[in-house]
Amino acid sequence: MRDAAPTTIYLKDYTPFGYLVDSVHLTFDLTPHATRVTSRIAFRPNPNATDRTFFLHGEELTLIRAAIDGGEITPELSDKGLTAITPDAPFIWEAEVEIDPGNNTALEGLYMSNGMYCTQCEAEGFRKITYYPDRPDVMSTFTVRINGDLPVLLSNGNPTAKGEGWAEWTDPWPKPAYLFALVAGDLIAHPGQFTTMSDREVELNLWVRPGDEGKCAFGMEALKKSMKWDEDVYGREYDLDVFNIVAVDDFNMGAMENKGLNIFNSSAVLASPETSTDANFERIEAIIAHEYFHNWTGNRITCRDWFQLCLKEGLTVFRDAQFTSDMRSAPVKRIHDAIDLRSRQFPEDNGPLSHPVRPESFQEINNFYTATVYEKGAEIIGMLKRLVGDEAYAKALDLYFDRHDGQACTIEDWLKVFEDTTDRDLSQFKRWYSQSGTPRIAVAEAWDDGTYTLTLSQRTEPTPGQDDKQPQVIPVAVGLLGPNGDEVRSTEVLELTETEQSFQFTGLAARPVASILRDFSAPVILEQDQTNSERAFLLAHDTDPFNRWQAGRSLAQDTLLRMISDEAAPDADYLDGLLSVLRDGELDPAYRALMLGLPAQSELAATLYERGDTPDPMAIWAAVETLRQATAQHMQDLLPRLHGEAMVDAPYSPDAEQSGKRALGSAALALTSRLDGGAMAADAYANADNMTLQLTALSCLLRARKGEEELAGFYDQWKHDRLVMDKWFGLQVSMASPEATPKTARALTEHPDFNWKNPNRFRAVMGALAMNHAGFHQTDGTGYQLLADWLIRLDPVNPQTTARMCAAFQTWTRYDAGRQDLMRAQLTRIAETPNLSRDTTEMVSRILG
Ligand code: 0A1
Ligand code: ZN
Repeated sequence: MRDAAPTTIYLKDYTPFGYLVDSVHLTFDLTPHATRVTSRIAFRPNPNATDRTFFLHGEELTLIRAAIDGGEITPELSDKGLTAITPDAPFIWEAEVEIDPGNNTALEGLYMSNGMYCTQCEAEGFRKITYYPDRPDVMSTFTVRINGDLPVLLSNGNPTAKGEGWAEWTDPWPKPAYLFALVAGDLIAHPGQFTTMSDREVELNLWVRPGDEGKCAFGMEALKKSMKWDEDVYGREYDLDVFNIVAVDDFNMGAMENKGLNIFNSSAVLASPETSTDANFERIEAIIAHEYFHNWTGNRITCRDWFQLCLKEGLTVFRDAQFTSDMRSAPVKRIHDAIDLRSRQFPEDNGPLSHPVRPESFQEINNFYTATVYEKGAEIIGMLKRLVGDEAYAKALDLYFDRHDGQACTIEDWLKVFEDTTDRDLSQFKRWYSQSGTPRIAVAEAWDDGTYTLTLSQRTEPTPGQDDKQPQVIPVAVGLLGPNGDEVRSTEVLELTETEQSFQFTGLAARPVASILRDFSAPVILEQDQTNSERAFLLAHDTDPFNRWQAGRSLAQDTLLRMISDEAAPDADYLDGLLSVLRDGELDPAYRALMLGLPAQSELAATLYERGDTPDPMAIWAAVETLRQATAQHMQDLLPRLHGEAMVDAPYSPDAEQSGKRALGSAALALTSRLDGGAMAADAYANADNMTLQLTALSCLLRARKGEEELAGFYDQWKHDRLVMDKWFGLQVSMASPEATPKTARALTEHPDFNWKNPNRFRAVMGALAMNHAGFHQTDGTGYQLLADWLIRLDPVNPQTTARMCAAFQTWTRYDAGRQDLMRAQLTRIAETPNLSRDTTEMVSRILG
């Protein structure tokens, strides 16, 4: 291993840097293998710091020259950076370094993608560009001169000068180095324009590679909508003359909010009806909004240190979710978010990788860009808003922006604005940030002469490093329905703060049915002994759309668990309830499509494990197949009507209404394919005029073990388009039968287009393998072995993506001894690989526990 004893960094050890930075001037002389970076930085002693060690981060740099106040110096170098002796007064630091972007496959720092230069500096990539105090609490203005023989030269801020082969950019807003960006290449602009609320004109550009011009219009519109929404809802105005977005093909994550120059994974911005699905469009709209919203929550107000990552990410995810709810359907968005949280965040929170939303230590910060920090972080904001109310939330945010603009802040600063505006004591609420694990709420009910008593008790299982859990503040939204289905108590938010607490509802004429945790008011697991007839009642009558959906989901889960454990037949309450909801033409098609969903197989495995059973992935898969088949048969007569309702006569638009109809149509097609062997899907494939329909039809065919010809045709049609080819790779693995999954994945890794150094392509195959629950967990261990082989191969090339994908093994202790042995062996093999990266070493050792 590279580090015999990797260093752990602790939140409690935070100290400010000994110097402040007043200005940064950078000059880049771009060449693929010997780019020169010259820096001129004005430092002065930080009056609020005691430690004056002058340490600048720097990794993989060749130092050519360094000077202080014009006098050349010889700093002490290590593989982490340099130290130097400085005057006890303001001084100018100058350095010249050489870097090799052409060989930077890790995609951190300055690297090349298809002949284009681009950067990724969050979290600690700037230190691979030049020597610098690469920490978010060091903020400065930047002036950047780029010399390079390329038509487009971009950096942060406003363009201030340019000539043949050079350009200069000035960013007047002080920022930490992680928000630095540079792009240079042969790019084409899709232009746009926005007039801000105070009538300033902003030039917008979406920069793409030649050939991608036709995929820009949607992203540009999403950007304008985001800019307008942030003004309308949060009063936040954009603050530069230009806003640039660049699409790059090689990118580890979705996108990056660099000040004035957002860099996007091309999959997170490029879209056209022919090449993108409705889900792609929705994701793109949300990511563009997310990155744009960071301009205030992240850039103008940033994080003091990386432990505070949730300060910008939780809030920005919450803001992008609000935006999506406003642009589309709020209930549908909430259901999507709950599904996502349960499938991605709950396994993390309840397994070996569990960590608080604000972690207290890390070895590699890149490993903490997690569903917990992002999505649970956003849920915390949602709970806070629910507890204090909309008005108080708005007031607190105004104060946050006023008080902290231009600062690098902490969770304490964030909570303080709420305490100051509401007079609430948030010390107990703060446990959401420090306590890991998903709280479980048990429900007990009593009825006595007109009084309904609801007793809620909370507990959180121990998680790594945290054996004892304290009660948290949990907002539980509850409504009551009378026996005829009418709502007799509208939604009320109960504040659960004790380990056990009772709430009484008096003056009721009859025993009500409670609808608990409406709108998924907290990221918790509800343990409620509901009967199936109560669930069916809520499925028919609940006025809260989330809980109505949840009632159907609970019925589905209950029948699946009984099918798995007791070989029970599919439950009639579920099938009948589903049928009547699907028949209800008044209900939003998108919502009805969601009703047809089933819990993920991995989620069923988690539930079985939690109740003391050992999950058998093949038995889970078989139960889901049987239930699907039974659903298709039960709905046979309704399916043609659903197809009819899903028809869209207008030209394609990815809006909520049309995409909701297509979602319902797709769900109906999938069920129909189970009855007609794929005949209708073959027809749908032949007639598809957009990617949503084409891909749906193809997946129905593959699921029916047909579609060989269509798959080949799809390849021929789209082989020139990288993003569509990612779908082609991924679909084959996700639609493969369990037995064929590892083989299918392996064969695809031998395909000439399997460009494994591209993170999107790698994830298309290996991500789909890990997500195909029964396929990945084949008893012969071939799924585990294939993934481990490729992780070992990718690690020296791209540690960040490798480390993230190790999470596929995080649930390994849930399964039987045979599977555990096989997974442990692969994890150990990865851990013992010579020179394993710090990223992957940390992940594997945490997973092994
Ligand atoms: N801040 C970005 C996500 C991001 C994080 C790290 C990256 O590279 C290591 C790249 C992007 C966001 O929240 O969108
Ligand atoms: Zn973000």
